[in-house]
Amino acid sequence: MTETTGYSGSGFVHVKNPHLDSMEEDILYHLDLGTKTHNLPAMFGDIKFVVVGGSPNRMRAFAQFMQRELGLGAGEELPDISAGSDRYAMYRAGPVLSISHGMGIPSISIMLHELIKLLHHAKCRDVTIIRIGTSGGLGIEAGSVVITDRAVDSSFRPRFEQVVLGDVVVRSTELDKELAEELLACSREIADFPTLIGHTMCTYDFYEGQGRLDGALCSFSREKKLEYLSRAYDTGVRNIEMESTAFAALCGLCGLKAAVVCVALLDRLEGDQIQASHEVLWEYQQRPQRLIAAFIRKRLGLGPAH
Ligand code: R2B
Ligand code: URA
Repeated sequence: MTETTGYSGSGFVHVKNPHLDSMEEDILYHLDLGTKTHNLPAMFGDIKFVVVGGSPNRMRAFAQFMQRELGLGAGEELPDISAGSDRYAMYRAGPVLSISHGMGIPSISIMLHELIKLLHHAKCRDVTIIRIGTSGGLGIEAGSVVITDRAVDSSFRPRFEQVVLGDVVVRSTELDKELAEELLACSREIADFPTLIGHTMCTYDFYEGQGRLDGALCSFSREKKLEYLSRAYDTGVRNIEMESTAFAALCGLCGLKAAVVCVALLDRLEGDQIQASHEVLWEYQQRPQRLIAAFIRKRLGLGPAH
């Protein structure tokens, strides 16, 4: 069974679940929010940008950065809205919601189910959602930022397979092309780092699943690894990470305009271990944040940052 995207033009987020209407309350357990305990339209109804990324600290830093970029009470401590759950962290800065999703498809999936219901219950409109993250580059310089035009699985197919009641449901991983181009144009204005558009391969594992030779298990040769990664490169893959297919599928089906922007921490054609210093890695991780801040400022008509 194949499901396709759900963008309808109304601007609302679509939840595609008839059971939700008959529930007296919807508890968003992992976000520590609920439709009875919280006034979700009042708390979140004006959110226009949702930015998600793996690490809770990085997403707090991003929210603080956005607070400064939008001129909103710089320096004030931002509360973690989901602190009570101890699973994900959520911060808001004006119309921007910044949320962590952990590592891998199961973790981002749980967060996205609840986030999409949150945006629905809050009656948010015209929301743009962006995943910012880290990745392994393929044939590109470390520190380059890749804007994904197509999320593919480890067989280079633009699809996400979800097992539902024991059956495999295939979902499209299409992302918003205009948004990717808009982000690339933004990067041309601000970036002092290489930025490109390319396919992103999403895997279920960091080690064997990404063809690494340095995990606790490895049953293939260096030649086989390079043959696989070269094949990926030849199909247009420029970076590898662990969430993009599920992110693209869920956001697409629920009518959210979505993009994936990841910095490459290394070139996987050259090695497996991440050897850059903490300082260098920290600066790399700021690159997607700076690009998204510039994009949001532009969308809000604020002009370039000073
Ligand atoms: C990128 O980095 C993490 C693994 O180190 C994973 O969440 C991903 O997609
Ligand atoms: N994240 C990944 O998933 N892979 C890498 O190589 C680096 C970061």
